[in-house]
Amino acid sequence: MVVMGEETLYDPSLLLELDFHKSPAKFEPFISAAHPGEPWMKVRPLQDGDYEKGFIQLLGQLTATGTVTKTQFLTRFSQMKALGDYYVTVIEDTRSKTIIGAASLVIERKFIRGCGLRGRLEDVVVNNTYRGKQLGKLIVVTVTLLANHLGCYKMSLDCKDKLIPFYTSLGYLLEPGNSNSMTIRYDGGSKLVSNLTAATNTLSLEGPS
Ligand code: 16G
Repeated sequence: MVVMGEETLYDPSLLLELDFHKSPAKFEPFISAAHPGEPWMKVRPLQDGDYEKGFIQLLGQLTATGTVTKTQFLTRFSQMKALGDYYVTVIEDTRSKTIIGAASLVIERKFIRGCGLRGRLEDVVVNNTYRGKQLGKLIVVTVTLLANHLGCYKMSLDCKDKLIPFYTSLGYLLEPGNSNSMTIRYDGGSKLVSNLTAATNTLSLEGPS
């Protein structure tokens, strides 16, 4: 029986199968999704009850969320679960029942590379009041290892220039000659806002060959 509020987006046991020693990230002290370093911290898939635990408010620390009602959240949750390629992963402070970190792995199904899978790292955000807990590293390494575990041939992300050293320390590379991200924005009303951001970098992590 699935308890209301505890329905998970994906199988939580996947997170226990990840080998954190495989990551180039330096954890001091060593932590993992299964043992995140504090008894009150839990790394797990997004759940249907996370609307009440401040998930949308946390995303607001990354970018504009707009107004998201509980119904909208639950509808999007069900759509993602039905599609099966969304691995939205969170860290909860179980003392306050608050979501304090999040990152998403989105899997894109390809025809190239023998009908390969490409991972995309999206919507990484950590509550900035929890410093020194390695939360950023923990959540990014978790979904990065998950992409490898699920058979992705590479994982890539878009980020601000100032975050390049952080992602580099976790194994992501600016591939020579292949690290530009270009954007066209449709959020400016009827006016098409073109934003060719050659300076915005795309980092990628090659998976196992
Ligand atoms: C960053 C995020 C991306 C997010 C975007 C939101 C990472 C690695 N990258 O690029 O996932 O969707 O910001 O910005 O977390 P936007 O609202 O301007 O699209």
